[in-house]
Amino acid sequence: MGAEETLKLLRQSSTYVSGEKISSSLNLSRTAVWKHIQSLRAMGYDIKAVRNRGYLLVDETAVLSPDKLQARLNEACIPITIDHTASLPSTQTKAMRLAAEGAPAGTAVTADEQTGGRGRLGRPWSTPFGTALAISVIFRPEMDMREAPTATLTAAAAAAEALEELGFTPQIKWPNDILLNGKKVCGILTEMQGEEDRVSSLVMGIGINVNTREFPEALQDIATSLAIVRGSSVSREEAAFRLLSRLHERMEQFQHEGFQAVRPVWEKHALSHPKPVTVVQNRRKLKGMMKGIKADGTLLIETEDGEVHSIVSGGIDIT
Ligand code: BTX
Repeated sequence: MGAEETLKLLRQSSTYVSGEKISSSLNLSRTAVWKHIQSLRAMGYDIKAVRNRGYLLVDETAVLSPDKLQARLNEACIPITIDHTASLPSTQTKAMRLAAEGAPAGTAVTADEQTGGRGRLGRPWSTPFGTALAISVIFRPEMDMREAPTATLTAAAAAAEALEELGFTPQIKWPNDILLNGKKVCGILTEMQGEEDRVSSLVMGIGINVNTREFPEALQDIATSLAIVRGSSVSREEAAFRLLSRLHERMEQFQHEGFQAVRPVWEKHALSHPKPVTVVQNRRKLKGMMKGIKADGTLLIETEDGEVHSIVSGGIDIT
């Protein structure tokens, strides 16, 4: 929250604002102010710092602007409407509420920061202010709940394609993690509303670590970002545009031709197999060789005794 407030103060002034003034107005330490200035810079804000004078906001054109993103989507005839808020508990929670209230397909809820970002099974998802993408898109596909796993794989295929277009070499780890150099850069959460035989809305929540440079301790060994891998910042607007373009395109394909049409894209980017893995499912551990996926999106694992198991949900650890 402090970064947003710091930005507000800088915007209100056409001259330098001293660090002391920011720290006393916001009740923050000088170190915290400096950290917020750094994170604003990582978002693309051009902020000059001059000793004994303070900070001056020089330019903010490089920052992800929802209006600019919307204009690009319109120009490319992609029927997505951006619904942006600077800070939200979770774009997913808001999108699920909007979907229940009847929001149209193509509504994309975005935020610069999530204070209660959600992963699967109630796990937390970290989205620090302004350095990542947090997007939840509402779809209203003609499908039943049983197809949900393949919808998630479709989103993973689209996200992997978008990252490839940005010059990265992503790998999909079944079912919904996207890795760069073996670390998680993107997570996908699919949630639905409707009856078993008819989905009324499907909300795809995608989080991508774009310019995040520092992760909380618990994530340091497992998470990475585009900027860490590239060694320089990546435009959040470009990343959002690519992601939404590919997601729209692949979801259209999924709805009209089924997952079989998207499957080659998913397989192209999936971790190669056979690969030794451990799957944790219903508190049961299964060790075996990952053999790929079936047409319905389930994962095939062959255990030592030669038996092949179909895994519907859960997470895998590469062993
Ligand atoms: P998941 O359950 O597969 O992953 C959650 C786990 O990932 C956490 O327990 C933690 O170990 C790790 N993790 C948390 N934050 C990060 C991060 N930023 N980068 C890498 N690893 C992390 C994955 O769930 C699904 C995430 C979906 C997030 C999107 S963002 C937009 C939308 N809004 C929302 O609240 N969720 C979705």
